[in-house]
Amino acid sequence: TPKLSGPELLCQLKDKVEVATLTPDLQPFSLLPWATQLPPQQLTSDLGPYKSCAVVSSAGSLRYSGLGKEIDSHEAVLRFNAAPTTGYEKDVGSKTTIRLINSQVMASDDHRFLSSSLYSSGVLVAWDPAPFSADLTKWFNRTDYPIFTQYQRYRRLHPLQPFYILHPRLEWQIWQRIQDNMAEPIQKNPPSSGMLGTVLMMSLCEVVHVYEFLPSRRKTELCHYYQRFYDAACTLGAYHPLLYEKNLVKRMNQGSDRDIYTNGRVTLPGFRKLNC
Ligand code: NCC
Repeated sequence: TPKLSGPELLCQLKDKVEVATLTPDLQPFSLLPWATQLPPQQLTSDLGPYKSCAVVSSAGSLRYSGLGKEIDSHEAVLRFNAAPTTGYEKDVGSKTTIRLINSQVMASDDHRFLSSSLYSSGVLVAWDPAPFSADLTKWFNRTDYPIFTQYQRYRRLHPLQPFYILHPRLEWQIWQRIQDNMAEPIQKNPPSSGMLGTVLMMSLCEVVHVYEFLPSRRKTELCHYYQRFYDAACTLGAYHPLLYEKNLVKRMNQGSDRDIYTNGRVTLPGFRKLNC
């Protein structure tokens, strides 16, 4: 495989990846009464375009970063899963425009997804590790976690909060971009929330700054900035092809290596701004 340049990779991503969400007209959902709880329009037609966006990884290296003000200066901020802002404002800011959550967070008792105030502001976007297939019926019958029952429950409790579900095709379109641009075979597991959220924001924003996805000089084995739990696999990956995702993002970065080293900051252009 020829090694593509950063601009070539960006154009490939723009060309071959589509951030789609489930709508009530899609089979098999169209046959189910609760399908009317799904947003009628695509997330990409409801939100944005935003001028500048921040994607805040949950990495431990955000601790003591002092990046909070910079993060909040963006027009839109995306955070992941159970990552809090309260008590960590100095390092991660306090604005949350979109929260991207995996189906494990929705289903596990410890996260109190239905009742915790962490999830009840901003726009929610959920995803589930779907089998290696874009077939919605196969996925519906075999989700990793009960994403759809939890979605219905949450919607009944918070009917006014915008809440989208990512089309699982996105996972495998991104996975294919990673695989096609790596020399070795990579594990057939979906990309991490970090990678999905970065591509999601590239389709909504003119410019995207991703924080501590590529670790800065503060790189640490501390898994999350909000928990006393140490595991290098959080940064390097185990289930998710995290190292390969990071390699791809490094190649697409339009900012300087210094920005990564001192601020853990990557700069990516939004798809709309790209001239391919
Ligand atoms: O840890 P997690 O991700 O919630 O982190 C969000 C995204 O930030 C990036 N990250 C995180 C920590 C770190 N040290 N370095 C990083 O680069 C990653 O891009 C990551 O995706 C997930 O992807 O959804 C994940 O979710 C957790 C867990 O389900 C949730 O935190 C809820 O508790 C997964 N952990 C486990 O299953 C035990 C994790 O593998 C991936």
